[in-house]
Amino acid sequence: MNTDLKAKFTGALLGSAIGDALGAPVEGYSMEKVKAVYGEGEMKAGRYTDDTEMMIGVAESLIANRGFNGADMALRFILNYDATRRYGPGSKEVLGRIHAGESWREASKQIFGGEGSYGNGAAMRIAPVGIFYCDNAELLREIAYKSSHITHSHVLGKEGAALQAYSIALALHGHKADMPSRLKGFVKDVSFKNIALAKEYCTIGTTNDVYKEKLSKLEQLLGKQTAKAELITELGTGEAAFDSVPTAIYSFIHANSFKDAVMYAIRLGGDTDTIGAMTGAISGAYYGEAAIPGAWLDNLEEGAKGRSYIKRLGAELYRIKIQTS
Ligand code: AR6
Ligand code: MG
Repeated sequence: MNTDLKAKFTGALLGSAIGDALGAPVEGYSMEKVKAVYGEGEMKAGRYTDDTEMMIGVAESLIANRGFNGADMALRFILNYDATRRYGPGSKEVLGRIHAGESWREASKQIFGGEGSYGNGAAMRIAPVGIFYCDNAELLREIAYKSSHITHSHVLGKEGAALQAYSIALALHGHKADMPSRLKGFVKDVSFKNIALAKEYCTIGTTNDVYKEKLSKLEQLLGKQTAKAELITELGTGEAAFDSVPTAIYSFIHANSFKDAVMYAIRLGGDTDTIGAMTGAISGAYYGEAAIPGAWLDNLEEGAKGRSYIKRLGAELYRIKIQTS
């Protein structure tokens, strides 16, 4: 552990918030429409959305509890909730149920006909888990699953969050070109070594062939010149975790700087704030806070839980990490 690592901790959280804020004005737009708004030049926006608000809740809870506490994390999601940040319908309903008294273990299982959500809402907020559990893949998966479960009980939503968290951990340790092969190794063993975890925290499904297929495609696409249109068709830019987490991973590996990675991801269109946030988190963990353009940082909203606070959360996670390892 060293000071470079601290900049990677703060870089992951700030990078996530910046990708979210830059993607927010064009959320749901097609690639062509994003181009019409942002052109080829600079991107400028600073108000973050649900992605960052929930990431803040994850970080606050890990810090306060020196690890995972489901009831506490759910409470922090509820206390931080600001409807103007544009939450996904599933997450909104689940948080409403918990607020009304349902258990955090049960509420997420009630939506989408009892299937639970496979949206990317668990992956978009996972950066604190990726950095805090960066040196233990099994524990990282366990905490990714448990923290996802508060709103996303579908195994594909959880595995997407675990994959995103592990990508952040790999980036933190300097892995880029070999990231796809390492990720394939990670998803390979999921079905399911930890049966107790699977039983308690998964509503349906025990396989993750979807992610295996997407990671194979990702490798193929990285190995050749790939047009954005083909990438969008093959990996996706939607709100499902499996249609967006691999796209963020691709954006990070394909680009050679924090800035290029985030701009590439957002220019694809679709769920731009979340794919921007996930790309920003991986890229921030790899390049560190200093690689984030100053103008983007300056633009990121300030205030009670703005950029200074987010940076402090990263620094605090780092402090606890070095104390406990
Ligand atoms: N069956 C069918 N559709 C589903 C299912 C399912 N089991 N699970 C998810 N979907 P949600 P999020 C679809 O609502 O993941 C915000 O803007 C369904 O269309 O749980 O918290 C964030 O910033 C559902 O509405 O939200 C993200 O960009 C959608 O996936 C985005 O929304 C998202 O799942 C997702 O946030
Ligand atoms: Mg959002």
